[in-house]
Amino acid sequence: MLPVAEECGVRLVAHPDDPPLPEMRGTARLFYSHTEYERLLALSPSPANGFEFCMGALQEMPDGDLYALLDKHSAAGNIGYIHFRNVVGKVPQYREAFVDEGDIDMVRALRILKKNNFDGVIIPDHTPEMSCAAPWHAGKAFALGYMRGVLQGIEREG
Ligand SMILES: [Mn+2]
Repeated sequence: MLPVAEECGVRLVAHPDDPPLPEMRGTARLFYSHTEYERLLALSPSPANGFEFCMGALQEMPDGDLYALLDKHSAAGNIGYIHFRNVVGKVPQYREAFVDEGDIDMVRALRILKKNNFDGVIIPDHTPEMSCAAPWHAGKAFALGYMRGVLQGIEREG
């Protein structure tokens, strides 16, 4: 598909496996570790080949360092867009978390993206649901507001 995507000016970006397990329901999977995920770009280098960088799924993986991976690939222009999500723990013992309570220092991650002049999209991913009439929307709204607040704070630092 890559040659066609290149010809059309389209970029294909892959989400890592979530949950990041080498096999699930009898089916082998591709991107369950940082090492395997990076192989995607190494095997087929192309401007049309990139990452849909899911911070939560990548943090759940047992290997690697999320900040180093984010720094390397945002600097190299390999990331199309980012799923801004937080978790506590790693496979097989982890849980999804609100953006401000997980293991990832989200402010540090956003500082890395600013340093590298990342100009792709950052969007909230799934979040824990709140106890209210619109639990899914409330979780998303909280993540969006948090993102905007941190970005504005970082921008004002100059
Ligand atoms: Mn995701």
